[in-house]
Amino acid sequence: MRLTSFICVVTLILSSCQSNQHTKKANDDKRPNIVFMMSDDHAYQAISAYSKKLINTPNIDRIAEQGLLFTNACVTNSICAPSRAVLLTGKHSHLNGKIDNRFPFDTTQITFPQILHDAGYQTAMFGKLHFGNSPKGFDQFRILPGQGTYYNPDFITKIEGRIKVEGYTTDIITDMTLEWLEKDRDPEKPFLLMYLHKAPHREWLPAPRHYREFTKKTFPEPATLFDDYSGRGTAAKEAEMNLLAHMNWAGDSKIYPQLMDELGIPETANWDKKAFEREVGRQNAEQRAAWDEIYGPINENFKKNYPNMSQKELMSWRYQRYMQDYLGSIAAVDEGVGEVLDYLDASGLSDNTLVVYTSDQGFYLGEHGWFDKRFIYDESFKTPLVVKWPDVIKPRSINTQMVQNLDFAPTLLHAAGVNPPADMQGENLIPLFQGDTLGFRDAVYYHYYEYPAVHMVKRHYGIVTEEYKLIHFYDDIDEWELYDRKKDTQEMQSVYDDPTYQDVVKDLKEKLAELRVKYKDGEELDQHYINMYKEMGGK
Ligand code: SGN
Ligand code: CA
Repeated sequence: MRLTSFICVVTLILSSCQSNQHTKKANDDKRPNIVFMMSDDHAYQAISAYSKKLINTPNIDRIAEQGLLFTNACVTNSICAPSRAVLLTGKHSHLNGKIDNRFPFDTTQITFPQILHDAGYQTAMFGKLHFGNSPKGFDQFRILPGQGTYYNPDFITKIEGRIKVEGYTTDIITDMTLEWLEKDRDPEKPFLLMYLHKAPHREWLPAPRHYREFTKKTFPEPATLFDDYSGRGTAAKEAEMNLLAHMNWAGDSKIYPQLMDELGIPETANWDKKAFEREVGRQNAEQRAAWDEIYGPINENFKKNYPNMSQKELMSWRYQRYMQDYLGSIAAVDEGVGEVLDYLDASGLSDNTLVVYTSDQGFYLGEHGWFDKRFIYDESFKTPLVVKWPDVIKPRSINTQMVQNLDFAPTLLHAAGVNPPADMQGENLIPLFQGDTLGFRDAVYYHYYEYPAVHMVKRHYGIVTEEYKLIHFYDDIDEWELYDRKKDTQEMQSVYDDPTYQDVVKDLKEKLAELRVKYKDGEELDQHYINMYKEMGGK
């Protein structure tokens, strides 16, 4: 069905529902269900629908096969809680106020789940939110406190208060989701189900069933693993997210704290060993035994080789360790996605369900020698996005437009036949779902704030078009960078000072200024948010 006719049907049903509440029967309501699946820090490079180099993710790929793969989806501010605030409010960080992971989300704001709930949707959320407060507009939620943990997690729940559940977090979130679908779903209402994984967030702990397979693998190194950042300005050089220099030995590479002492390896951060304890220390005896069986021999080997390893060898070793755990923790996510999709198929819900799989941002998998995100450079700026919606999206569609997480709220409201509030800033992606890309935006706006803070990525904003990326780093520096995205796909050389690009710089600066006006951002707000940090003091 084309969308226009679809929306007519929805509108008709809506008005008949409103005037005839008491006589409504099951299945009268044809508005689509929405299953919004999101993982934390899941790089598009680690989904086989995007790239087969690192991992096979057959279930996430199924969404793309049955629907649409966006090749240029991106975020507005590449960090967890801000990205989620953008998703829920449909507004850039400078307007929704959640500029970083620290300041709490202002829950007096209207979010799209609240609007759907008011419009008659049943709503549920399971997994990671990371707001420091509970979501509004949900009939049911069980969320991880803060970042959550990989084993035997605590949950903050709507009904049972704070609970602790034994097991592996990714599987628990999947089980809660399936149980809700089976037991708590109201068949008389359409639903919004948010299925939000913690994995593959740092410290990247896989499910025990995946230890063996992934720790035996060797992964191809990215071409830019040994980047010395000479092609760009100060910000990249001063960031603290290099695999060799800034990764924790115990927390991240899973070297036992006592082996670090034996080998005389100092902690990277002063919470290096604490990070290990926080995660591995949470395992029960059985989980710990399964862990030691695999990670013990890795430590033994490292003990033998470490004294003779060069810096270059150490970098390569840390890259492999990182990828083994990061990708290993994605395996359970993909299996969980498969179980939820299977349930939707088996229960007959799939036909009228819009399914989204995305991440809260991208992630560096060794590109530029990095882990983490935050920068506007591609691997963290871009995010995976696959969507299926039978009857609206043709199977195996591909879209190359620059869509943003800003677009989710208005799009999902439109899908439900509800007009988004006028102050939401995103675009409606439904025409794109149907293959109509005419007149869609040709540039996106990005703004990152969390500085000074962990990883020390400086504040910056910028404009990205299909061809170029212009970035302004500000606050304690004032530097511009320009990348030619077509000629320099790995973003290794800023051409901001290259005389042949001066017309491009001038044009993009004008466009950037226009975007700042369009989205109601500007120097006054930049300064306001800098002052907030100054008042807070320290890192
Ligand atoms: C923690 C991580 C950082 C990460 C931030 C934000 N360190 O501080 O590496 O950048 O979260 O991540 S950790 O060792 O404590 O995990 S986010 O996904 O929540 O934005
Ligand atoms: Ca994240």
